[in-house]
Amino acid sequence: MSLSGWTGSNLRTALQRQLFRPRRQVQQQQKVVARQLLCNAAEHVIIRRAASSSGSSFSAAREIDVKMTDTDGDNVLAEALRDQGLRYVFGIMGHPVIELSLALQAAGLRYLGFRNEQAACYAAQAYGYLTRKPAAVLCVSGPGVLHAIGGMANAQVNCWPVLVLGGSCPQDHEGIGGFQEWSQVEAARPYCKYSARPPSAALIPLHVEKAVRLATYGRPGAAYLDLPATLLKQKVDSSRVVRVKPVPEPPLAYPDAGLIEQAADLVRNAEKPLLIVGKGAAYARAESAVRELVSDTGIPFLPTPMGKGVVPDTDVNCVASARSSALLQSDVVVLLGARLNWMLHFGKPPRYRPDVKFVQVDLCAEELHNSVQASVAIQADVGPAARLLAKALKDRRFKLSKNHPWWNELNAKGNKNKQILNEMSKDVSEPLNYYAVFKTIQDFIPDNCLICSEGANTMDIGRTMLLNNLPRHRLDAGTFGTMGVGLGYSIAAALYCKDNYPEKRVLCVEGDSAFGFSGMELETMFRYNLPIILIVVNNNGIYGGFDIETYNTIRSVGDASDVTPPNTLTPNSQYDKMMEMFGKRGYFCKTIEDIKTALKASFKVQDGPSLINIMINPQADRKEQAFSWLTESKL
Ligand SMILES: Cc1ncc(C[n+]2csc(CCOP(=O)(O)OP(=O)(O)O)c2C)c(N)n1
Ligand SMILES: [Mg+2]
Repeated sequence: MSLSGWTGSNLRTALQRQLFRPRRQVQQQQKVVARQLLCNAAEHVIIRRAASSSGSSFSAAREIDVKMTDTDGDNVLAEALRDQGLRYVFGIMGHPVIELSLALQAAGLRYLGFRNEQAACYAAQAYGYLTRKPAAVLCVSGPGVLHAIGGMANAQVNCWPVLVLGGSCPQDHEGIGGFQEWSQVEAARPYCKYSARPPSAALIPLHVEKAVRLATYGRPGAAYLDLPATLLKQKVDSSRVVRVKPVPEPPLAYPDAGLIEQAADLVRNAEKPLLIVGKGAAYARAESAVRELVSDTGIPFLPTPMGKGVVPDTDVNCVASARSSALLQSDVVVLLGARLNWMLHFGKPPRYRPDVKFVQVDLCAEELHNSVQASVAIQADVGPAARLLAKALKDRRFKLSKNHPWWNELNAKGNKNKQILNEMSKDVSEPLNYYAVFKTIQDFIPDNCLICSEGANTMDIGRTMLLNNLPRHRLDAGTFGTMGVGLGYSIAAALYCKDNYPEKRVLCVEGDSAFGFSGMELETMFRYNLPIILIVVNNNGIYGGFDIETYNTIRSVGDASDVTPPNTLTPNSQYDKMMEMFGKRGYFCKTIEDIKTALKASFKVQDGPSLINIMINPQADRKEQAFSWLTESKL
């Protein structure tokens, strides 16, 4: 017996049975089987009635029992996922979820095999963020689930819905050292909103419904379902499988009208009001309400990294180029689906005035008053809250004129910063700096691109230089600051575009270190023909490295592990050569012209990924900042 419990030949037979047929044929076959099962069920009822009226023997009753089990856990689960409206499953198959992976496809779900469960889980939650419907992650027992937990934690911190399905060892192997045995329900629990093992195959749909509901209702997050081999293989009569309706859309939470009035009074009397638009507003699809609030009131706004695009970065009221000043000077800050965590420097000095007042709008009551007490704390969806606040301010005839001293101050600062960036991006001397590279990319790409990005400097500078004018068009390391998310996010984004906006392209901008965390998902992109444009901004290290001569000199003095600086990666690595594994060519760029040529060629490719490796100065840095990116702890 092989490790997987499958011999080569029975796996081949199963695959032949399930896979080498077009989807329609598979579905037709399913219908035939379903019809057959219905007939069988009717036949069973007749036999059972006959048996009970004639006082049938034990063996006849057993015969009836065997006939009464026309489906199993694998198929019940696959159909329950489909019936709850799930479309995609990402994962890695293996024991005990091999047949499940086949059943998923047979039920009409789309299954994408990844190279690591963590990346699959990142992809699934990005799909959840983009569509408000979770995708599922399929993992084998033990290490498979453990890998996905990294993704679950990320989803919880980002508040994105995802459903993780973990195979687990047969229940009769539990406690005696089963293959990949692990206490998965308990292990998953701290990283999700719902962690459960359905008690029987017939009850699986109930737990799928609950998992989907908990992942998407209230503050979204992860849900975990544990699936022992014995449960997946359990035979059950389909008439006994619990019937559950699809989860309705989450309810919209309206704000308390009195609190909106209080917020409007506070804003009207402010000297320097500021709106901060977070990814909660993006998830809530609140763009039209927030855009209206901004344009009706003329209040300056700042987006958080993934709040970018809810209101266009190019909007006249965007003060991203004067971010530090806006935060430091504002006397009333309105938070729209943005949390006062490290990203917003906890709402405290030295990044804010000591007397700043906050109006907080958040779907999650537990988030209210976090870090500092809000003057007005509103538990609501961002859409209705923004709409009602705009109306309350209109009733008060509030409109901040562009000649207001607050605007003059912000414009002066913003223009100065824009000028500095402009100067830096004009410096195209080689090796290139970040700003010159990003200016070239920004000038080239269509403005409906969905941008995924990770790294440190690459992500931070890219966020400033690459503009988003549409909501949910930026996916990055997020609140958890996770490296390794980029390729998974891009795959989800590419599927989302393929299904809904085939004209849109996905750009995945990676630091060279960030790329390394999940670089092998390039093969996944090839396998599913996803036309993602991958850009690696290569500075030979984490935050930066060394040129080849300095690197060699440093390493010549001792053993590599004694002397190699921890931030360094091998200089001039040709990540672009990975394309050759798939018979394609990548681009190794050192000049602006190289980048332009590579971008032009890559945007023409429609049936698979492209990879552009851009060498920059390993010592290139960010524009000097008034504050370090992470506000120092005062404890
Ligand atoms: C999972 C994980 N491991 C490690 C880190 C620490 N970390 C932060 S940024 C970063 C990589 C930065 O280097 P790179 O991606 O090359 O971008 P650069 O700053 O060089 O442009 C690392 C390893 C992290 N945030 N997440
Ligand atoms: Mg780097």
